[in-house]
Amino acid sequence: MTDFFKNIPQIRYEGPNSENEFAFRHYNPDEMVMGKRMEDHLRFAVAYWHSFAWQGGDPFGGQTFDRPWFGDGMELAKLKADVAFEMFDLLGAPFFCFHDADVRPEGATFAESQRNLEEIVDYFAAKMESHRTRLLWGTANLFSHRRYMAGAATNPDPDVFAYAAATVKSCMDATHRLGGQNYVLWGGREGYETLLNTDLGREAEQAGRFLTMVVDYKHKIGFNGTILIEPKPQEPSKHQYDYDVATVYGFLKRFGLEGEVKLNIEQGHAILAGHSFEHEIALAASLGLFGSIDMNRNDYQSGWDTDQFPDNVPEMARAYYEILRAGGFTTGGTNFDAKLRRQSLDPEDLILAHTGAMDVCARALKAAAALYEDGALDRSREARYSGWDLPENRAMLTSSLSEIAQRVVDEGIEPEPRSGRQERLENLWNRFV
Ligand code: XUL
Ligand code: CO
Repeated sequence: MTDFFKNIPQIRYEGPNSENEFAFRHYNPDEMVMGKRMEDHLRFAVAYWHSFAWQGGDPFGGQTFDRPWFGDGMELAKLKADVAFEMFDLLGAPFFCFHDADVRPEGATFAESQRNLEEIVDYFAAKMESHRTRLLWGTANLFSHRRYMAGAATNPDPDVFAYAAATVKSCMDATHRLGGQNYVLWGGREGYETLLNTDLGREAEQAGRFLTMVVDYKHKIGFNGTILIEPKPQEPSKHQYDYDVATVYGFLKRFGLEGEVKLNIEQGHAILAGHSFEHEIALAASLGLFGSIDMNRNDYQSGWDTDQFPDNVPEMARAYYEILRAGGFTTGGTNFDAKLRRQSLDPEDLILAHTGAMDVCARALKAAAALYEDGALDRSREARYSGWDLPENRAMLTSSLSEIAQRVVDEGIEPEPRSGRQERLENLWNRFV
């Protein structure tokens, strides 16, 4: 045991009236929601990078956090892992997620970085024998190091493409070894700063070939998890190729990968793309691409990807409602890709940020489930489309413009506008949230 979280008690469910700061009010892992344990619905994951690797810097100032594991070398990386697993235990977190760069020191060569990663993966594997936390997903950091400043798979320099491919292979091996349920690709630098120096057609071909190799390697090693792409429109690149769900769908179709790859949808990224979170989830579900979520919000005023812990139950209930409609998570889950504010210095802040986030997700899930089970919203939606149940109307979808035109004339069809009932449905929604 380290003493980093000394005096912080195990976080347990105590019900909505608890006065204890270190308790869940709504997240009750064993409580049944729609016939399934709440823990199995929500599948919470702690993100290693924000919680243990990020030092508190912003564009105007550097490190604010003081953590005993900050620095270089394997001993500190192991201390970081010790503290991380202590935090997973305190929260009862069923999952965690990491990038290679979060967990191991960068070596002087690729081979040394890989050895460092393998050593930490062994260390994680040993811990996972005595701790219940599992790996939701692993990923490669192909954006922080200066070698990736012009992209990874889409870099004009073939040596960077090679380095990125070797790195992804090592991170897929690590994820597979630890029984990870998904492997994520977020292309933070897969995009461009200016078209003056960019051949975007060529870069898309490189990205398509790269992803095809990732999928081939998954099958080669027998990795049963899901490959996920995480869309984001910009930041750090001015324009990122994996802009949003619709754009990634087009990319996957183009390279014949739509049956192989799903999506990790992040709330803040959806907002940056000019969408709502629930839109991105519903669209992915309708395309058969829904995989997992990063549940972290942006600051709506600043317009940055501020990666804040969620706090807005009605907004999140919309997201969980769409997830329930999609049949819930399979290999995916709710990852808190969220960081503390840089003034939140204390170990308690780290624990309570996650405690509160898990609680608001639980509230949102319960509200969404109650609405879903009530069924009135879905019945109303179905009724709106019920005209299509008539055989003569359905037949139009396999006929031609001229046949339909004839029908309009023959039957004297004149559409009768009907209310969309939006406010009534909002009132219904608000009875549950
Ligand atoms: C960046 C972001 C990443 C991915 C994993 O905005 O969301 O942390 O989730 O690389
Ligand atoms: Co993310």
